[in-house]
Amino acid sequence: MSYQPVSFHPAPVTAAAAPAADTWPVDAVLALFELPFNELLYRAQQVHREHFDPAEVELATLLSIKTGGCPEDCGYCPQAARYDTGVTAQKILPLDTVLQAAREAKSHGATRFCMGAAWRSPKDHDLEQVEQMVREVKALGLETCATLGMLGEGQAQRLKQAGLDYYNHNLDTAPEFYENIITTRDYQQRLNTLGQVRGAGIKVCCGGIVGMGESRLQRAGLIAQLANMDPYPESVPVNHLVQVEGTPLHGIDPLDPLEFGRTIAVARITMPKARVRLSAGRRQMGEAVQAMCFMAGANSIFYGDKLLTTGNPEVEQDQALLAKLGMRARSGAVDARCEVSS
Ligand code: SAM
Ligand code: DTB
Ligand code: SF4
Repeated sequence: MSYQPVSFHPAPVTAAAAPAADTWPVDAVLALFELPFNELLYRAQQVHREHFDPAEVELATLLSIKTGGCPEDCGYCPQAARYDTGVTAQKILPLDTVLQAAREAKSHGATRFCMGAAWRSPKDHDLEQVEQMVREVKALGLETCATLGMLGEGQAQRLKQAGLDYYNHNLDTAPEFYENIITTRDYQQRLNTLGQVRGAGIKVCCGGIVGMGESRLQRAGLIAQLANMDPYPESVPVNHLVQVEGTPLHGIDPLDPLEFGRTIAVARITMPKARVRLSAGRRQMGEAVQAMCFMAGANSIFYGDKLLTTGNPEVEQDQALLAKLGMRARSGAVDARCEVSS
């Protein structure tokens, strides 16, 4: 189905044209952010409908397979050992517990299962256990995703061999703002891990967090970094900061929900074939803001009553919301896009 653009464009609207050769200079991304809201959402909808069924949403369930006690200093994170957040550190979960959670996720309609660990980077013997989890979760007929921190030489290949479909590693924010949030690993180290993941033939899940006190220009900077990856990530989680007491970012001014919607729309326009995930923060958002994000081109959510350590809407609540919006869960089939590079 193709939609013709409206013929009347007020002057500022024409300022944000698609840049040449599929690269996105930060000023071109910023120009999208600055479009009149309805024009931005309209453009995002057009792009979305060129590549996806707008009524369909992917459901990905998260499980924290190793919680808390992390040595890093990410200013948003309840799992950093140095912040007093009430999260109790736990050892890696036994395989049976993980499989039980994966079966339950599948029975609720999830198609992807994402295993998260509060590590700076996995030790080789941790990785063996994760490999086993990946093999067995995949055997249940779920797509597998893991987020384990920085990967060293050969670790991505091992995960690929175990059958890992996606690796999540976020850039989190724009390079210019990054040092305000994390000092224990730098931006380049994140890019290196993403390179290892790509190099091993694992699909990339990479996004960031907004609402950490960054400027609009810095939000544009994050999106430009993601969109200019060659190829851009197959999955793009856009997290709204979940403010957790005890973390340095607790208590900062919350982001305007319309600005969150703009961020989703800009991600959709600049990464047309990616799964753009409306990620952390949905519990705090309310239904109307979530509906706006689906209109802006989000087509994936974290599904299940917990993210890693914080809450997410209940399964029944999400099912009711999707029904109200006339949306349905993606079935188990593999995305066409995910077999092709952008
Ligand atoms: N430890 C690994 C790492 O940092 O790469 C993997 C797990 S870590 C919790 C995965 C991602 O969760 C982070 O990169 C961040 O984007 C997101 N995240 C963590 N805490 C968050 C919060 N309070 N609000 C929103 N997103 C958060
Ligand atoms: C991502 O981008 N967001 C998820 C997942 N990848 C691992 C994590 C969100 C965590 C929110 C805070 C918590 O529950 O601890
Ligand atoms: Fe550790 Fe990951 Fe949390 Fe950073 S985001 S403190 S690396 S668990």
